[in-house]
Amino acid sequence: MKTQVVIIGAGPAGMLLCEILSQHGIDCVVLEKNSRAHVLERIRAGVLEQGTVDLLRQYGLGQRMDQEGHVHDGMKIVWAGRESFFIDVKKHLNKQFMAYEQTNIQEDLFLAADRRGAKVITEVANLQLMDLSSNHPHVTFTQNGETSRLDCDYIAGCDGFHGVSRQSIPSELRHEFEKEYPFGWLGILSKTPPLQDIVYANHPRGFALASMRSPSLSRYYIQVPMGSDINEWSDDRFWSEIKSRFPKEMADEMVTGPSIEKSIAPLRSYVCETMRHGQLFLAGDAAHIVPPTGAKGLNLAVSDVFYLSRAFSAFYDQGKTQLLDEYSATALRRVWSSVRISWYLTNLLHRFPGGSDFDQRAQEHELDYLKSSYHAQVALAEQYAGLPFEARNALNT
Ligand code: FAS
Ligand code: PHB
Repeated sequence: MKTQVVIIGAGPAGMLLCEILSQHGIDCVVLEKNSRAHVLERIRAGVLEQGTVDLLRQYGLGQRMDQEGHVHDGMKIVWAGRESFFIDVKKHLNKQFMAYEQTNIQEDLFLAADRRGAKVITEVANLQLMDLSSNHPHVTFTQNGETSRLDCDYIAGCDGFHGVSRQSIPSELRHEFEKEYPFGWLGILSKTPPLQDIVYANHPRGFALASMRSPSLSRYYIQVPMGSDINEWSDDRFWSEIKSRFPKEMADEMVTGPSIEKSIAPLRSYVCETMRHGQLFLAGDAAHIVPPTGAKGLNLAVSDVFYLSRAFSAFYDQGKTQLLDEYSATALRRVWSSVRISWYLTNLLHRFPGGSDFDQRAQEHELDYLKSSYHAQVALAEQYAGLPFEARNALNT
């Protein structure tokens, strides 16, 4: 078999890249190790930057999002029982962001692929990337016990943090940056009406977050120690704990109910510099991971896909390779911006085990400064809403 671009991974990065390339007339095949059902049952991100919303609309993927998504003008921060303050993204930047869950985006992307008759091959195994530094790379994989080979011009590694693509780059060529946080997030989904706003809470008992998926579906998180056992967290224990971390008037507003999903995710920051090796280009979690505090993971996958699809289009439409050559550096500028703000918010809002009294005071005065400074709030709003994608002319192309 032969195609122009092989896409590894049918997560949001892979499926969005497939849709955009297909709309540009570029032939691609998606190879996914799990079943479609497995991909669709994963509960993950929920907040979309303006740039993500605009790109989905641009490619005709925004109808259901615009019907079911929840537009927000900003988010609240509250700490140590004091009154909350609102980071007003709309007032400061005339931008908004959308609460619309990743699972829905995956469904929308798969439906778009079905309508297009896109080639999405699931439940593949033993996938290997070959001849990456030649002009004729290819992949081999097995499916239903049969081994296949797929020749291509380029490979897009969209296979997430535990995928095979990044590992196919020789370790001496990968400059990796990593930071593990000494806690995780216990998240639940419940069929209960959410609070009106997205609220981040810093409390002596630990971080907490109130978010939503729809007017009848709430998403809540609490910081839990590294290595916590989900089986020790009954719904009652969760609701009692999260209520204790919000001011009483907010806690009293929280409608509790049975969890329909409950899981603990570790928190880490990770960046792989380079996002290209020969004819292989990494996009999304395959190249970087952020703690969910800044709601950046999914949005970074989208910005990588924006840059990579633009670069492939310039090559196939005009024979120009400059955007492909610039891809890694261009994508990494936005990656590091999101990695830094996610790291900043994680340090600002969480209680670090073993943190000193000095650390605690410094954190509280950072929160006081943020609460009182218009300029500090504009700076946070600008990064939370998502920096603009770099225009082509910024790259003199
Ligand atoms: P994904 O990991 O989503 O997709 C990669 C795909 O590649 C998967 O379908 C996988 O099965 C496939 N794959 C892997 N290895 C393969 C192989 N060898 N061959 C073929 N296919 C292979 N982000 C936020 O912004 N907010 C959040 O609240 C948030 N919560 C999260 C909670 C959890 C538990 C996790 C794990 C992530 C969370 N994220 C969150 C981040 C998340 O949304 C990612 O940023 C997003 O899924 C990235 O999309 P992809 O890069 O497509 O990677
Ligand atoms: C979510 O709704 O899942 C969510 C919201 C904000 C975050 C992280 C996750 O920072």
